[in-house]
Amino acid sequence: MLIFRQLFDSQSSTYTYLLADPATRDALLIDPVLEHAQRDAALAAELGLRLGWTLETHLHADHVTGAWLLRRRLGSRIAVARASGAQGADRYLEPGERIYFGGRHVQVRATPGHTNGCVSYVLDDRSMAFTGDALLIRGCGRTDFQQGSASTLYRSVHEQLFSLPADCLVYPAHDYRGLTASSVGEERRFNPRLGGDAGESDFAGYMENLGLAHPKQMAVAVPGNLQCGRPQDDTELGQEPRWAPLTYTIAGIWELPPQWLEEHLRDVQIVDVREPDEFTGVLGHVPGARLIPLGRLAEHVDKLAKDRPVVTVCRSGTRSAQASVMLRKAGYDKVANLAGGMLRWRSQQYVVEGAAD
Ligand SMILES: N[C@@H](CCC(=O)N[C@@H](CS)C(=O)NCC(=O)O)C(=O)O
Ligand SMILES: [Fe+2]
Repeated sequence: MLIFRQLFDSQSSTYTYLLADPATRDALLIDPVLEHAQRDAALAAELGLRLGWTLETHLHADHVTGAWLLRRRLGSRIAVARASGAQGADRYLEPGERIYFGGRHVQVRATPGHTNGCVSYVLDDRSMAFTGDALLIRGCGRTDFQQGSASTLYRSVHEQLFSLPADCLVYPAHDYRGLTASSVGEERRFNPRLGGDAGESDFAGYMENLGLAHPKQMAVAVPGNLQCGRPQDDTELGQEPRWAPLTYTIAGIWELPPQWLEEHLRDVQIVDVREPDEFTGVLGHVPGARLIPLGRLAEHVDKLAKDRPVVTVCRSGTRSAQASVMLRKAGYDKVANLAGGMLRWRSQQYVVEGAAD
């Protein structure tokens, strides 16, 4: 058994993979992207997983890794290939090493050629291979920078990847055409650069004439990744809101626990977005709450104070989640949704005002 998720960054068309052992809840993440560290952390939390490791398939030239930020947030450890040249990792991988997550593991294979430090990770039962940019779906990584070499890549793919079982699934680091996975058998047959009868010199000729522009983010990505994604200035990056113990959900909402709100009723503006009859109905409302039904929030959006945090409330936390998104878009940066709404507030027996008997 395996928990498996494929995540996507649309800026750089990068795939990030989450693998976890369902029995122990230990997880690892392959090729996380900096801008999605919050998404990835929220997914791990919602699935009840402990992120043990982040792994890199290579020193990326098109995006900065989320490894450093995830280590700071979740305490995950950073593993990179020793040959990548990156610094600041917790573990420097050599070919053949295994990285365990619970009772399962992936094993490192050296697959240089796109860069000289590229590795692939093969799942313990050889049912999946995470090939980075060595082998893409019907393609492969370019070989025109970062010590790339077409002859090295040809040998890597043939010796280390095409030798895997035909039904082993191939999960690359990128796809630019909307494909998500392939298999070793499929790539052996259909890869236009490396498959079929293509020989090493055919491949080299193909690669010399790719004519790709350099990645747009290259000047930022390479130095960032040499430090495993540690920014120049640690303080400014990915700051979590500090005004309350907020939880970020993968749906993109910042949530606030009822207990904190009860202790800070006077420090925040509470906006209840239910209808008037609900505001004074059986559930009542949080003391001091101001009623602005969701359908009228847009017209009242500039009537709140910008300097005090806003907490949105409704019956179950659904409409108020939407309200919190609207308020953030309108320029309020300290906004949170009351988790579970009035239903949870009442079930935990916090004080209410204006409840009908
Ligand atoms: N246009 C992309 C660059 C894409 C690119 O060069 N990708 C590299 C992987 S880091 C590659 O090897 N691409 C091979 C291909 O597109 O065939 C960007 O600006 O990020
Ligand atoms: Fe790459």
